Amino acid sequence: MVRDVPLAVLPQCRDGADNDANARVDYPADGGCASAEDESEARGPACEPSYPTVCIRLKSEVGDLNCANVPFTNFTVRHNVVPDDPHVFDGNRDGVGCEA
Ligand SMILES: [Ca+2]
Ligand SMILES: [Ca+2]
Ligand SMILES: [Ca+2]
Repeated sequence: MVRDVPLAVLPQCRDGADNDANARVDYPADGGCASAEDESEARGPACEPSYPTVCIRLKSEVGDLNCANVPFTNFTVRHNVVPDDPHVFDGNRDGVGCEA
């Protein structure tokens, strides 16, 4: 008899799903993910809604960040949300933050 082999289970941080229903999916967009191999999206810090593809902490919690303070480049910046680009990563407002 062949035993059932469970299908490979992806870590929550790269399974393509919003496991903790916070509108953020996988690393690096979900602040609960320390890496793509993190098993859980839960318990992440709050992220600024202006940067939907990466988790950047709230300005109200961490103060004003500059591009040198974050490990991301060329990320999406939404200007149709409040607050709009609170860390001013997209000074030329072309929708791309921290161009590199
Ligand atoms: Ca996920
Ligand atoms: Ca999530
Ligand atoms: Ca820009």
